[in-house]
Amino acid sequence: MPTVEADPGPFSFAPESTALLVIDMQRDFLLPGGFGESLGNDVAQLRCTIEPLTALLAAGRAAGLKIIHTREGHLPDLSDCPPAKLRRGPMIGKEGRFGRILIRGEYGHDIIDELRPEAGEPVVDKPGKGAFYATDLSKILDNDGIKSLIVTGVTTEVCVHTTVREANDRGYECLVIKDCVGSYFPEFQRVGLRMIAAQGGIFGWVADSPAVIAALQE
Ligand code: TIU
Repeated sequence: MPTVEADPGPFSFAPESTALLVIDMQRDFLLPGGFGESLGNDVAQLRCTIEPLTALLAAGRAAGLKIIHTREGHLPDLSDCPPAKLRRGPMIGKEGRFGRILIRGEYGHDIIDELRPEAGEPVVDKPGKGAFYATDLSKILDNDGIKSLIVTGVTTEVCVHTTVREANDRGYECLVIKDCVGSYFPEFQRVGLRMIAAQGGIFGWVADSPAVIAALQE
């Protein structure tokens, strides 16, 4: 069984029951001039994940891992956006440089070109931060007998954390890839990763992508 050197200890996984989850690598969050940058964030903090994630995706595909992508966003009429979310994110649905912000079907809502999903890879649209809430993710994982998740994407302390915490409660073993998850805030990146692996792996494990790629190629 492939085993990865990880924090707080080795992470072993069976490729046939492991999915590579790519969370919200959307233009709205990652493109210069997009929504994320318009909030005053430094998108370079997220863009550094693109290269390692491209390599990890290629290795995951070659090893036959199930690949699942997610996108955060809402219906054009915003009927699935809680008013409480809209009050603190009034730019949601407004016209931005890449179309209406975080609205399904808009250019900015879609996944960046470098990480475009391949045919047959599920793309899970989610209205919340977590990938389980109001989505079919649990059914998709169950149908394929998935037990372990290799988790990547943005942002570390928001959508990645919310997803990993719930996945942990649902019984999945989660390996978070530190160079393939990104936060606009370096402090949150550092602490967010520490929180995953603390207390003997309270939410899961943390490793870097070269270690996972090496294990997949064994
Ligand atoms: N995908 C995700 O993390 N959504 C966010 O809104 N993240 C922020 O860090 N704002």
